[in-house]
Amino acid sequence: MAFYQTPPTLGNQFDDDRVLGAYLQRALSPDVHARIVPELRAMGELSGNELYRMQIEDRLNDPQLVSWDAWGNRQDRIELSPLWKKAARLACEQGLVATAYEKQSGAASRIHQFAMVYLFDPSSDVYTCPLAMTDGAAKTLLVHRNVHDENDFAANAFKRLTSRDPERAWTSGQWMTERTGGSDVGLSEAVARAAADGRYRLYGTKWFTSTAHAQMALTLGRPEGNPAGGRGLALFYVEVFDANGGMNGISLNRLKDKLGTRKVPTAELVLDGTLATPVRGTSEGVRNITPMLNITRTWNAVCAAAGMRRGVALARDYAKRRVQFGAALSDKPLHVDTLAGMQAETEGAFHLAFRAVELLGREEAGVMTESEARLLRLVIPLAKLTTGKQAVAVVSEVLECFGGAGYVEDTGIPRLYRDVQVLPIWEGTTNVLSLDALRAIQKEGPLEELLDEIRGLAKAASDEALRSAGDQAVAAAQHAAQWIRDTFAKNPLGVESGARRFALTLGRSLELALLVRSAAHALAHGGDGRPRAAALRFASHGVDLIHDEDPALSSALGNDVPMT
Ligand code: MFK
Repeated sequence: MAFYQTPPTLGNQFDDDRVLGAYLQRALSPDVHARIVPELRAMGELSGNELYRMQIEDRLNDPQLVSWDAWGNRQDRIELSPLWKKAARLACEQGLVATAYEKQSGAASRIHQFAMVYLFDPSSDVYTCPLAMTDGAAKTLLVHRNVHDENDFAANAFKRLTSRDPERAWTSGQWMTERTGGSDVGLSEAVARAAADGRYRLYGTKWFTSTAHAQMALTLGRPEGNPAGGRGLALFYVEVFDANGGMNGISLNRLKDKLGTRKVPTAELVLDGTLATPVRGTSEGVRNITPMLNITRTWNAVCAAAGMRRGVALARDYAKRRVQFGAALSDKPLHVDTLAGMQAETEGAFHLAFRAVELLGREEAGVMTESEARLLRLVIPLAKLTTGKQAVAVVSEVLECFGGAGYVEDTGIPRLYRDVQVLPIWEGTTNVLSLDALRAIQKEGPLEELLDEIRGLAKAASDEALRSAGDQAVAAAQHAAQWIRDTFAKNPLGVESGARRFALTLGRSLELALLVRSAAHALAHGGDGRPRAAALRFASHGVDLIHDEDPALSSALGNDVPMT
């Protein structure tokens, strides 16, 4: 009989996730844990079975832009893929955004929410993109407006963004990127002209608007007469549809033909007299939209960890099924060693992402200390930039674990790879986030808090090997701190050129310290040695990327120009 390889399968993605399970046991009080586990288990079941199957079947269904009807009327309607329609309903009913605002789990509400997100994301074809922006918009309105006052224009939007009723719920877009301003948002050209009753009309092009089907958006425009740069922009609230269901001066030119996130309808939009309401004043738009950025960047980190976890789960299952050179791959020491390296990186990313989540939850519950607030400001960019790079590296290995099959579209593995490739790009590239980490350190000074955090975590080490891993984390973070102090003093240009290596060193040091703490905890509570193995393996990958590099050498090499 001819041979046919059995494909990988997934089980319940909550029950099968040792790292998530142990983390929740440690991080949650027993009553919160008992209350939310049934929900998580149900989501794990959907994610590993029905949604995963649908995702494979839905592979070729990209969203469609319907520009015109048969009679020549402009439509600008987006038809979503079947999985996205299901995901939208499910996400709303399961409260993937609402949970954070209902706060039933107190300071642990963000952990509760993001545990659900982490399970849902890899089977949702990146429906987490609109959810992240919806969460970011709700948070931004909550920060800047009185959303509980029915007379405030934001009250209705906030209710809908955080609703569990699919008939009432809205999602939000985040229209920031223009042809001029990708990372440098201050270059935005959209003009805001004062209209009646304090509102404005927006004119311009938004060039890369994920989730163009949303009912509302937060966007930036420059009120006429304002100066250039980010300070001259204002943050606006826009409803996409007018009172008659027509478009609010918005037309969709086309959807982007992207490498990945193909189910996300990302459009080029033209705003031509779009009625918009200032969210807070008529300037400082970049500063005012940062609550949104900090939420979406946290989603990014959690989804990076989730994508890695999905890839490793598939690769590990496949290793049991695939026989080569006389044995299953799972019995081949070299293959198993490769899987171990991927698992260690995945665990590090998980703990860093959820450290950001914990801090965010404490901030929102009003129980955060000042020093934790400074730490949070730094941990968010570190988590976003570190986990984004890890996700691409790990999922690239996942492809290779499948050999040629991993390179074939209908296995579903290339989709996973393409989808994680966006994580270091959107919501700020690795370099932009590295500069954001520098900005946070210069402005708010959270470096000491980070060093204290890493030292405190490393102290939990309970045997010699773990102590050595903890010492490695502390030494790398201290080296990075010393490097930045010295370099600021002698060569500010060198700070910028070393910013990525500096930020990744801090991110990886924190991951290692978190792994050491979780390993020690596991050994003390039941004796599971796998977290210890993860910490030691992660340590062997290295965390200190700082070396004293003369910026002139980088410039000669990077630009390939002759040196004298
Ligand atoms: C699965 C997960 C899904 C996630 C959804 C993804 C959907 C995709 C949608 C997108 O990708 S939308 C596009 C996202 N674009 C970006 O993230 C832009 C990247 N660029 C930056 O982040 C730049 O650093 C930034 C535009 C913020 C810099 O702009 P400027 O004009 O040079 O501003 P400046 O002067 O650095 O900062 C202005 C103020 O904001 C300063 O405060 P002050 O006015 O008080 O001095 C900054 O300190 C403050 N600020 C900047 N970033 C901050 C922040 N405050 C808190 N947190 C931050 N992150």
